[in-house]
Amino acid sequence: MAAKSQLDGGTAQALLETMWTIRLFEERVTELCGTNEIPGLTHVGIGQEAVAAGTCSVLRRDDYVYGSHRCHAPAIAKGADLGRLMAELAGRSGGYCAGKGGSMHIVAAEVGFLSGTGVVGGTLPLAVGSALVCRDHGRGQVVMVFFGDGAAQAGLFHESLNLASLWELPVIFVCENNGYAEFTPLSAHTKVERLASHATTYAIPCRTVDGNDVGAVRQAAAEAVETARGGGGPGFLECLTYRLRGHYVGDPAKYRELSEVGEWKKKDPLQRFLEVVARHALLTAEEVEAVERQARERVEAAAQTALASPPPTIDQTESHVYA
Ligand SMILES: Cc1ncc(C[n+]2csc(CCOP(=O)(O)OP(=O)(O)O)c2C)c(N)n1
Repeated sequence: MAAKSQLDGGTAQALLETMWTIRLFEERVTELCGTNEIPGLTHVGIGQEAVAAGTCSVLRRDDYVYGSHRCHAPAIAKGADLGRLMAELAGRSGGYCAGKGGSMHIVAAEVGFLSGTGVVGGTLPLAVGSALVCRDHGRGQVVMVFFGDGAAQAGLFHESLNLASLWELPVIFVCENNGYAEFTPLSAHTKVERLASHATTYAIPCRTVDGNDVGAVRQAAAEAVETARGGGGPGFLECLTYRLRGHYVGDPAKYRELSEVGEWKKKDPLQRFLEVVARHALLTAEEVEAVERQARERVEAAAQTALASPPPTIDQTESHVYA
């Protein structure tokens, strides 16, 4: 007999909705990059959806999240408006930053998504600062920050972990270890195989989890968030995952074997979760189909909203510029 799932139907539905929305949003983004409706360097995380969906599913609306340069997924998982998000990527005035930030600079303050960054590791110290504010406000809020394995080699990563630990801050470090930093495999940029071991160095409780198993990610995140919310200090999750596409949209990704990509396709987090949902009868086939259809409709509506929005005017491009 199959083991009982720890998830109930409502939670499964919410997780599936988030994962489908992220997947379909980024597939639509890829198309719009192809037709130059979305300009500039755009990083999608297709194949990594379970990390953002699982971790953010245990957050409150008044908690805070920071992303990396690959930040659409956590913004969506924290509840960002899809139309404003798509408009930002397309450089339109209806975007979250009036189209002046683009894919790596999303700020959806109303849902607590405080920013992505073009600077690898750049949001780690910002998250620590926000966690200091949260601790001092005493409302039980926590901060979650997403970053890649490449960012773990940066000096500010180590400084951030050290301060978070020393000051016992309510921050959860979520390392999306997808095995590559740009075009460089992990083995070529560090001898440290388990990045969670850096957390041990700084006396931060850590877990390495299967980042393509949304239930496992959610469970590990729930434990870290509970500790942080209760005043127990920071947590660290290393989520082992893989980006099924190139580093940026258009990257031919010749630095990795097709067989490797093929192996990871078999571990696609969305397909795996659909199997879990079916095996444990968490949702009916009709409910599953409705989740996908509604996500597709929401994403298409977002794309149309974005494309209908004009680019910023000359006056708008000159506002919010500090020199
Ligand atoms: C400070 C800094 N150094 C280098 C770069 C160039 N760069 C952009 S993405 C990237 C790799 C980041 O890898 P990782 O942190 O593992 O994230 P992933 O791309 O795998 O999501 C690099 C080196 C940058 N943007 N910022």
